[in-house]
Amino acid sequence: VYEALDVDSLPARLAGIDAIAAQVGTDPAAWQVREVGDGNLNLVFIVEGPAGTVIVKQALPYVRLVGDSWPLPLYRAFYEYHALTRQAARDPGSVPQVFHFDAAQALIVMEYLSPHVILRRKLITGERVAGLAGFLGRFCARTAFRGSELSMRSADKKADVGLFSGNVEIPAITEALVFTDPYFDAEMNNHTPGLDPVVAQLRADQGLKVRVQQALQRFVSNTETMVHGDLHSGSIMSTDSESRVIDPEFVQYGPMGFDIGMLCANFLMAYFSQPGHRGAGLGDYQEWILGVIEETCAAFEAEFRHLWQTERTGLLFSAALFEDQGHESGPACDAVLAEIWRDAWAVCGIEMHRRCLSLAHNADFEEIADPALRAPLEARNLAMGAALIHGAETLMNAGAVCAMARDFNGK
Ligand code: SR1
Ligand code: MG
Repeated sequence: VYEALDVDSLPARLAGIDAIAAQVGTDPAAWQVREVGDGNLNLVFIVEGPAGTVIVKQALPYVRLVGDSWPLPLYRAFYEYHALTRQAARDPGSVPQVFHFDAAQALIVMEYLSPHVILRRKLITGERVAGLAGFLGRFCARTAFRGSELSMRSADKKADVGLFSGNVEIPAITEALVFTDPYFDAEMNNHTPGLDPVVAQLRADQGLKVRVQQALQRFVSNTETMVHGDLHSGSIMSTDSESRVIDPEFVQYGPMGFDIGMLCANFLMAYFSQPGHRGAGLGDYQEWILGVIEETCAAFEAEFRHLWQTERTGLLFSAALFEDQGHESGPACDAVLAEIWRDAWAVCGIEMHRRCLSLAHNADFEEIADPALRAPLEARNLAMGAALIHGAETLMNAGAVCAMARDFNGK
């Protein structure tokens, strides 16, 4: 029977599990436990023993951010576990190692990353991370490509889509909070005072709402790869030179551009929020963030083209159909990438909207205490989000997106 852990009960509850004892030590009386979860959904414990340290993540049967008035299935831990195993296979070394999984208790015991911290904290405090863009671009490309029928056998892909299709309530959060609520006066919405005219303008833009619904249609019906589903800067942990992706509980099969689009949105929000956090060095640091966006997208493209040439072993775009090109990354790969970027830039704009308008804002803006300082920065972010949604079909180039960000930042 499921029971939520707490710092006092955890050692006795997890004592005797060999995979945990092997990491922290066999005597649970010597374990030190801290609860450190600061996300919206789960309990997260650091368990430190004489032999080492692990993370114990346990799902709660409700949304932590809201309370037990919003129940949420425990089965999300099952999907997170399976997502972690697939990400580890598709991009080795990119995610924490899993030591133990207990479906009934909805808990995953995994590698403690140290001295990593949540990337969003680094972006707020103005720290740089070497190698970040290459790592993230390759992660997005490898998981997108290797989770699709460009690489997978059709039967294996169908089986995996079937497995993950049992995850209903978690994607429903994204369908509501990300794609729908920002565009009407939904119950859980909130926004900074001073933004009313900007918000009214967005909600009156019928063309924008059509494009957002088209993006939602692709999100719910296009199962082309296994996406992380919540790849924001709070789902990345970094040192000053090494990064990992965590927290794939929003996993589902969806469009290949979804993760990189959401990721770029979170870098853009870090960019627009910077004037609320620092004085000296502002311009340099903002340019560093734009550089990360451009390099992430370049690394994505380079890796995707490389995989196209070397690992196109699945049903789609078989070499037999493209004999004249062999395994070259030519016009066929260009066409697939064009669709990816169209989806990505639309999702990017939508994510920029939802983090200022619906439930679950991000710390980049929320930690700017003065609403009079925060509102104009959020307004730039909202305006650029709309421009991305409107321009997604023609805007395929990260350089153009960064130039657009500089323009909006000056307004
Ligand atoms: C109710 S959950 C709110 C948000 O937290 C998660 O991290 C996802 O981003 C979700 O949209
Ligand atoms: Mg999360």
